[in-house]
Amino acid sequence: MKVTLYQFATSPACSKVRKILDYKGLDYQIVEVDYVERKELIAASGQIMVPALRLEDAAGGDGGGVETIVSSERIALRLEEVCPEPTILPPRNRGLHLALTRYIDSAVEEALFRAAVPDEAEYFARQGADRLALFRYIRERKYGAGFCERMEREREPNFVRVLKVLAPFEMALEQGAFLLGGAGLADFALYGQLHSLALTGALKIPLELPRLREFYGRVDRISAALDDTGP
Ligand SMILES: N[C@@H](CCC(=O)N[C@@H](CS)C(=O)NCC(=O)O)C(=O)O
Repeated sequence: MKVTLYQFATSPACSKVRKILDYKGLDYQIVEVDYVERKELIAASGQIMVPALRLEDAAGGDGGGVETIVSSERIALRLEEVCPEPTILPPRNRGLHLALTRYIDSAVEEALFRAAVPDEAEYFARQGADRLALFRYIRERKYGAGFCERMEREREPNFVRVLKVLAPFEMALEQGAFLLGGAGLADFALYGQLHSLALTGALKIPLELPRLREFYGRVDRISAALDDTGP
């Protein structure tokens, strides 16, 4: 099976999918989609959002040999079908993993992405004024004029909010290395969101959350060879 991930390197949903692929030990190619020029992504998936995952010759496909899946939840479920082991949805906790993942990808993302806006804007600025302009336009259309500047000014309250939304996860990790016992979908979703606090190379997960900082490193080190999943 040939696997291709269309991604933006800064995207939480893409970071989640990359880690699921690593955990399952699947080889894959990454197509880093240009933020402005998305022709290759559109040709592969018919739309402009990432992640999109292209599978060639996957088990149980529609017979055409090639399928492209969008949305990280759908991608996760399809990967679980084509490569069931190691599972990311252990039967005992399948429902909890899905419910927690939806919470992480909504409420947790809502807090973390604001704190990450200055670093993400800087990342796109390095790629060119047009990339930054589109990044700002998309956010300002949704959150109002001046949103990116406001996130610069509101760094401090944004990190207070980050601390508040992440505190229950810090508590959960007192009980073990992963959120619900063994590693699973919710862990990869949380990793994906935390990745937006590591865009510059510095780990900006608040120091008050040492277990989450360790957790991020633990999941980050999961490679395709599955060489380090220990606490
Ligand atoms: N719920 C979707 C979220 C996908 C999503 O929001 N993707 C973002 C990047 S994280 C995107 O493509 N945004 C388009 C843009 O920024 O232009 C998933 O989990 O895949």
